[in-house]
This record gives sequence, structure tokens and C-alpha cells, in this order.
Amino acid sequence: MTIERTFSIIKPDAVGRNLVGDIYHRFENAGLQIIAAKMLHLSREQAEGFYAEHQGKPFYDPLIKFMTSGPIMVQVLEGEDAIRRHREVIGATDPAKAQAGTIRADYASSVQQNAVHGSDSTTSAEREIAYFFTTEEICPRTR
Ligand code: DAT
Ligand code: MG
Repeated sequence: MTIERTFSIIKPDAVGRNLVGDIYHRFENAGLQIIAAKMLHLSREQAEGFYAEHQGKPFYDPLIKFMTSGPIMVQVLEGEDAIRRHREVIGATDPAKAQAGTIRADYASSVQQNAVHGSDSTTSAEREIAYFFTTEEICPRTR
């Protein structure tokens, strides 16, 4: 197993419901260390750039509207097999299909308002971390 970094968002619905501490607790319990974090309220341009891969899909406009509707928490998580482990803790995109005990099963109200984001590959993790964080903002324990 290798130590990986992944990118995570607590979306406006979950921040609005005061779930930041609960979700951080779940990450830490899964062996994921928070090595960078901040609160942001995304502009339309920031959200569109982040979700560029979904442009043109039927859910794209509602997604951008939702992601700019309130503050979010963005974080970099580090740990063994972090990308897969983080996606496991999050659960499936559609909360109706997410395994019991996952963040989306417990907190997402719909596939559109699904509480959290997690990178799905090393390529997307690298892009997404660099989209929101400078090197100086990332604080690994092992530096
Ligand atoms: P994930 O967030 O699990 O990586 P994704 O990358 O396929 O899922 O989609 C990005 C986000 O877009 C997702 O978290 C919520 C929204 N979305 C995806 N599919 C959707 C759908 N069928 N209807 C409404 N929103 C959707
Ligand atoms: Mg995705």
C-alpha cells in the first residue's frame, strides 16, 4: 500500500446542517489525516472550472447552482490507499444506492445534494488539490 493524497469537499448542504465535525471525525476514524483545509464560498467560475468534466450533462446547471449556494469546506486527506478509502467512507453518488453507514447514506438528501465530494483517481486528485491549494497550504505530518 502506498501513502496517497486525495481531495475532499463538504458540500453546502452538509456545512449548512453543521455536519463538518462529524464528517471530519469519520475521515480521521478511517485513517485519513487532514493535511490542508479551508472554508470557501465558490463563485460560479470556480465551480464551473472544478466540474468542467460534467459540462453539457443534464445535471450540470443544477450542480453549479447547488455548489455555489453556500459555504463549503475543502480539504486534502492523506493516508494509505487514501483515494479508495475516502470514496468508501463517502459512499455511492446516489444516496439510495450508498452502503449503510457511509456519509452519503446518512446525510445526503438526493443524488444532486449529496453532502460530499471525493476524487475518483490519482489524476483527478492531483488536479483537484492543485485547483484549490498551493503547496504552502499543505501541511503533511512527515515534512
Ligand atoms: P461523484 O460525486 O460520486 O464523483 P460524479 O462525478 O458522477 O459523482 O458527479 C458529480 C456530481 O454531480 C455528483 O456528486 C452529484 C451530481 N450528479 C451526478 N450524477 C447526477 C444525476 N444523475 N442527477 C443529479 N446530479 C448528479
Ligand atoms: Mg466525481
